[in-house]
Amino acid sequence: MVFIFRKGNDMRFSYTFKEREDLDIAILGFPFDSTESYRFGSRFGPNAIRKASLNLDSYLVDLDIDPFESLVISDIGDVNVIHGNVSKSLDALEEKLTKFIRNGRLTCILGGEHTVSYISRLYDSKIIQLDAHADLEDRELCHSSFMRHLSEEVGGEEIIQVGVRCLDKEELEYAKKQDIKQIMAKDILERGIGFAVDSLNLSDGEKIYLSIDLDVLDSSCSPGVGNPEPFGLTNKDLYLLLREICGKTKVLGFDICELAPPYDLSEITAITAARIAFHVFGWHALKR
Ligand SMILES: [Mn+2]
Repeated sequence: MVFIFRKGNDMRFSYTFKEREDLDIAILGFPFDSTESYRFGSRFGPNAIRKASLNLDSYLVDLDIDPFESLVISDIGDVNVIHGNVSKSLDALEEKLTKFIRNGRLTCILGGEHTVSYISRLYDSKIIQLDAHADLEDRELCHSSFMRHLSEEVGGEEIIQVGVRCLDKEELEYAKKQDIKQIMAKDILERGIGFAVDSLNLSDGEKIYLSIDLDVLDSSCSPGVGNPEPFGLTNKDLYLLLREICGKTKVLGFDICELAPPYDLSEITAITAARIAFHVFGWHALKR
């Protein structure tokens, strides 16, 4: 099956793609969902996002740019994951990713479950996680614990979590102890997204890895995820957050994860996911 993030009929994002030396953005799918705690199906996420991308205009009117015209954006295809084996699957991803990171390409990973963001440790950057969940559980590496493992490796002060509304008390205490900045959904609901934008306190040009769990959005905006949660961010909130993060910092890599197409009525979540990717690409194109 050939999928494309298209520009007209140009199939520039396809499995048949030959890796070009001059590519600007590399897209990889990570179709892995073995450690999901509630609803499985995110292994079908990458292809659902690719499919949704086919019907989106790639000219971004707010940025006045078409990233597909000014950049070489290429879909490298899916990583050969081994279902049931987290570490081997992440190793396979790392093997594919390394050269793009080394060459300074923007990498975009389509999940798959959120455990994929464990690879953010490979980037020399701060990590911003947009998520309803803190993913700081004290257990083996899985989609609800990977941030704890990451924090032990890179240090909590390198991590900012935005939109958090589901965690237990132990995770909350752990975050405080590790100095992980958490911008809670309840504060965004009360004070508006401007509060989150200000609290991020980003510096111009600082390097960022951006991890986007689609459940950061309110379940009404993103029904097709593994663990949907109400009382979350709106699409507008997410737009403004992306504008702040991508406009101000240098995003080195990002992922969009936890899309579970079997639960995604009207493809609402998949279309949002593809649109998010287009926007990050657009900001990347603008800043080149
Ligand atoms: Mn989550």
